Amino acid sequence: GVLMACPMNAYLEQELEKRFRLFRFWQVPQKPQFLKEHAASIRAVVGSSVAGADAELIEALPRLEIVSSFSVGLDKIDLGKCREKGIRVTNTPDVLTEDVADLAIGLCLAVLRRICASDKYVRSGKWKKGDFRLTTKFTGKTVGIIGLGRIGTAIAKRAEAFNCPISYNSRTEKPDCKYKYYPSVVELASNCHILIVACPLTPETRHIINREVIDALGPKGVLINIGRGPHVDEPELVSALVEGRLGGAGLDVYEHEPEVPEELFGLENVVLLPHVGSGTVETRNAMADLVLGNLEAHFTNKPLLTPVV
Ligand code: 8YV
Repeated sequence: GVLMACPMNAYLEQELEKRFRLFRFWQVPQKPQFLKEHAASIRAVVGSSVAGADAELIEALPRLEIVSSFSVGLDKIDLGKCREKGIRVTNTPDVLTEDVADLAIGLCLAVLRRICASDKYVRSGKWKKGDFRLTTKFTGKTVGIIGLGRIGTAIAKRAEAFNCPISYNSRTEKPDCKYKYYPSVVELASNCHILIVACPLTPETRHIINREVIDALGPKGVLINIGRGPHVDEPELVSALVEGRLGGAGLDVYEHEPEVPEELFGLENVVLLPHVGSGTVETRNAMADLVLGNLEAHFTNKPLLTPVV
């Protein structure tokens, strides 16, 4: 049997149903009772950025062999526990890189050029009454990227096409990298106009965007987050935006999704998206195929397509 931790994708659900006995955990009203009955038959968990396999679930599934995540991010999986128990883990890298990078650039443009606010201006009939305010140029702005992995690199490549000088922060400097490295996030923030979060969420990167970083970015600075909500100390971000201490923000992720701080709803310099970085039909299908391919490989004793553990 396969346990799906949360709803994610109709095509994936349909294909899992065809191949396995599928349990939908989010529909289970009495979870302890369900686990008592079915734990012994569950050999795989399919998770996502919403829910995965924490220590408690892993402990409750004695025959678990593999956790296959419908996400590149692994923050909802207890990797240490999986390693300890010899449970394999897979994710969905590469297939979503371009979409997430595209959306990061989209957020830059949307925030600086006020695309959403301008759309609202037209739809509300205000254009006929005049009073349009000028916006801010994106081309040539300095861009700082936290996390120069697959997604960070794809964002850098796109920003280069806009003639943006690129700098970055990561745990270690990348050898042979043409972008300027800052070992400290505060220094990176002090030296860029747009700061983009593109690193994995780990205990070390939780609240990597704190008050000090926000102040370093300053009233003309813009924060873009396509990583994970908990990368940002959200109450600090909200107060900086409300008080005008930060120039703007483009957010695809939040600390308590789907809860979004309502103080942001009235701000024209903020663009709010509902965690849709990978949300195209093409990419979500490719992610589903990777989840299915990894399970298939595991259960036929072939090498996993995208192993993490
Ligand atoms: C989600 C993501 O997995 O890949 C990731 O890490 O956050 C997304 O692709 C997707 O939205 C399903 O929750």
